[in-house]
Amino acid sequence: MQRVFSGIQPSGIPTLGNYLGAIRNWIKMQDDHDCIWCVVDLHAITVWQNPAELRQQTLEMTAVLLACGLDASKHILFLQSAVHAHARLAWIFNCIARLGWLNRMTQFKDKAGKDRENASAGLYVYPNLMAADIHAYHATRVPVGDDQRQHLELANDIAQKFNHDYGVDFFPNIEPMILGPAARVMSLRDGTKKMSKSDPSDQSRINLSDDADTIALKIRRAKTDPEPLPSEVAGLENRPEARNLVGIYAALTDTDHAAVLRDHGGAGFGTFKQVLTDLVVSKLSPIAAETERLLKDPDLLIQTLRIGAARAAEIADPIVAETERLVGFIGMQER
Ligand code: AQP
Repeated sequence: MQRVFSGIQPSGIPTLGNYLGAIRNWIKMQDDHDCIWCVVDLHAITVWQNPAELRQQTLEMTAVLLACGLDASKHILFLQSAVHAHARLAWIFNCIARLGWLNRMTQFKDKAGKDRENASAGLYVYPNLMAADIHAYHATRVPVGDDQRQHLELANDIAQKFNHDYGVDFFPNIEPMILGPAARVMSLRDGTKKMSKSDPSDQSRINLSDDADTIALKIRRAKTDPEPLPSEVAGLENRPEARNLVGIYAALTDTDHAAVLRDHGGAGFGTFKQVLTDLVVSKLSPIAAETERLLKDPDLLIQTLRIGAARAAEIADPIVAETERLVGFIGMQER
């Protein structure tokens, strides 16, 4: 079975974007892949996190993943900071990746914004740590949202340069898996910006913990234009907000934009928002209820993460030790 790796930052409550772009696909892959799922807290601190909130968000993220259907007994679910192989390999990759490569990363530009000089060095080398996350397990398949495509290309560049520089064939090529009509869910307030759990506006996103009333209100207030829905996909051009709502509907019903427009073309947003609300509530309510139940027993969540970390380290430690040997480190812990 091919080994899959993917991660999610505990930088807030996961959103509908995280669910449709990543988590839902993780669940679908569990039957025929060997999966490693990581709550990437090292990545989360590349921007400021209040320590108490980070701890709580880490537990909430773990609970949400389990509530969505992730099977931690069959696969591996763990915390990134608990397996030191990630940081060890990331340092080596910091020395492999070229500044020119990192300078092209659009996520850094988006997140650093205008105040680039004040961004953390960690945010700049974030893609190198992400490459280490994957390569520490020799994972070959990575299900992510469309926003992460560029980072995966960089992870492949790093692997190739490492293999070339050290004259080995050690790190395999990664195949990105970017699935479905909602591979990129956009903000409810601005259809040109991605929906993010750390967006300052809570109205811009649907959180997986939102109750039915909150979901209804957010969808009712979602930015749209005055025209009714078109009947053809071409009619969505230059209408990012309409495209986004149609894309969400398509993803949640496992169809595509064309099928949604066949059924709802000509509808005004008042009507379409109502059917969309009913759909989102029916899909997310069971997840919110199960998350709440799991959060009542934080010790069990921590124990699940502890078992996951031990199993993850069993795979990653020998791979990273071998990387260090190839680089020329003497490797005291292995003696
Ligand atoms: N809007 C989105 N649409 C589709 N997929 C998305 N993902 C994130 N946002 C969307 C996918 O979710 C996975 C986990 O993402 P992450 O938490 O590691 O980081 P991120 O991409 O930076 O997600 P956020 O929600 O925007 O977090 P913050 O606000 O903390 O930066 C990834 O596979 C991602 O593609």
